Amino acid sequence: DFVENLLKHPKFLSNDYSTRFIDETQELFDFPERKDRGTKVLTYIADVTVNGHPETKDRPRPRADLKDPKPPRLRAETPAPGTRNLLEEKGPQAVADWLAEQPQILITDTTMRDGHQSLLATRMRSLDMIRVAPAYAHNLPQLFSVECWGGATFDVAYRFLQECPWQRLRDLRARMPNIMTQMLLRGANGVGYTNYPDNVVREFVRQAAVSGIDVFRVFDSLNWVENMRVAMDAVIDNGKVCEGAICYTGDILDPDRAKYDLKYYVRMGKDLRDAGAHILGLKDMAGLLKPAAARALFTALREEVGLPIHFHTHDTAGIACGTILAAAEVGVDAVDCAMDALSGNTSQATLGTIVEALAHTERDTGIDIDAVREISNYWEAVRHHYAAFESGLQSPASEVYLHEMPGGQFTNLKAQARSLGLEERWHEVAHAYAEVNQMFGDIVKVTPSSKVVGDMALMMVSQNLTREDVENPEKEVSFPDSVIDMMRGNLGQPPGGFPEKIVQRVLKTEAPNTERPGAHLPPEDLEAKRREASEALGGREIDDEDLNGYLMYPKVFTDYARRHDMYGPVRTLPTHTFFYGMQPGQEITAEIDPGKTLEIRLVAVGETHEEGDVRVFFELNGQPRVVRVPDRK
Ligand code: BTN
Ligand code: 3PY
Ligand code: ZN
Repeated sequence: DFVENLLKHPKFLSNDYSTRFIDETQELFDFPERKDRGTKVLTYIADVTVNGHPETKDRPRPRADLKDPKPPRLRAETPAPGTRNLLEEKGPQAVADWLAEQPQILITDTTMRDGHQSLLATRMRSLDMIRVAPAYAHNLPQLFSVECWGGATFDVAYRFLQECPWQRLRDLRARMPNIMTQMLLRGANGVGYTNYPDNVVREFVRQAAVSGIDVFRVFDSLNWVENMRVAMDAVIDNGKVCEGAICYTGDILDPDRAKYDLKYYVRMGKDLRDAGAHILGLKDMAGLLKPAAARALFTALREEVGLPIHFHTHDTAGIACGTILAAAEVGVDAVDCAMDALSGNTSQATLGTIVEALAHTERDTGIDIDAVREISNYWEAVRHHYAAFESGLQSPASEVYLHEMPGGQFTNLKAQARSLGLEERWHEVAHAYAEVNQMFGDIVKVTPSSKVVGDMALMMVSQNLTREDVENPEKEVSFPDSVIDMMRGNLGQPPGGFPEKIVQRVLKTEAPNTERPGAHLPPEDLEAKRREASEALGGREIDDEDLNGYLMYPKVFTDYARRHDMYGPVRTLPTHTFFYGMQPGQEITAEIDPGKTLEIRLVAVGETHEEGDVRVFFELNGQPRVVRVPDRK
């Protein structure tokens, strides 16, 4: 390290140094400590043991006597061929044709993506998923797909879980060779909250396909098909299944919500078909579609669009199973469910219940209900470890028909409201959310447009502003940045555009851009970005997966990479250790490479030193180790 620093020093390079240069140049001795991975992981455990984990501070704790969740036994020697085999052998169109021809209803399991995104603030760690993945492959080969990536999981993995999302994908892919993996892609917003240049979107899709995604559910947060084409084309070009999704809002049976009527959805379905979708997704992110409306909608879509249909909904109002059964009656081809233990409320419908409800009917899923129960029991044990991230939601609520918040946003916005001291005023927030929606012209609310509406609603409630106040030209209102950004056109256009009145109020004299944002964003120089990321991280090599992480989230990625240098592969720690550290006398194992296991025993935690450091005593594979961490309490 010293020689490295010396050879890089500008004075050394320019020959501008004397014999005392080394003694006088302190920064030559500032090198990052090179620690082995074992020591790094011990440093992490010591830090969390002494200081706690910032994410679980002041949150409910899991029971102290929890066991490590045990995955169910494998019911077959090898995984039976499934949808993935069909995709590999015959391509995406064959998958779509097969889906359309099957009499049974097919099921996507969303537990590893939307399930925990909607119930546990997306905080589920890879290890808990990877352990059960072989049981999916062996015991549930009839699944249409496993949704396990995309949406909010991407940035939460880097940001809060200190994990690489790409590695999660590769690990799951390898353990489920026979079932298609599925991701949620926010069209031009990738897995972020704003439109990216076209070449960034294309590059992201290419990498996701290479790292293991088979089905891409592509949507746009304002239902603007123009803004979905780049992502959809990229999926098709990479030979994967393109599910073009309509986001459902309003109520097709309510004449007062005529903006989003049956004709609107049929038109959009045809546009997605013409844009090349293999499958039509109906993404009911808030759980607003009611059974009678589902019958009318799916009948019309089937007749007029002709693509196989994949239905996604949420159980926020408690009616998701009913709507799925109605959809099954009129021939929907595939539906999303979450394993029982992570279903219901803001999550998906209950998988085992749908399997049971359709057993011995024309749409019998053919799924082994015993296998479902065993896997659900595993998830139940996993869920206990995430008590800190439970929302406290006690029951379903029909209030969702008023506010129309997506299931993935509901608990998040509630937590945001709590942090602003508005928890007691939650129903006002819900009401303001509905008012903002009308003020913005009745738009689709799904990430990122839902975040904009949420920001505005929180701002109004915290400042005691009504819709009249906001619309009153006499009154000074400072709008949230996300609202300004959306009115500028940076998320694209809703049907019919944003109402002129609100655009003017927000932008004043500035003119909005009503064209596709990607048409104006210059392409990113990918190799320059790779160098930039590498330089930010002291010359570290940036592979294609890292580059795509950096392109989506530059700061989140570099922060993750720096912590990785310090703490090593903490994704291999048991979940309880990751969030709560260890007790003296406790022993755990962590498999840091296939076959390379660390046995870690916490011996004792020392007193805090004068300099504010604590020494923590371990045994690592039987050898004593001491690490020092700052006492930040
Ligand atoms: C995060 O910042 O939320 C995730 C990274 C982990 C940070 C570690 S957790 C132990 C130690 N205590 C802190 O406050 N930060 C580090
Ligand atoms: C996401 O974009 O993360 C969603 O779940 C939208 O429903
Ligand atoms: Zn969803």
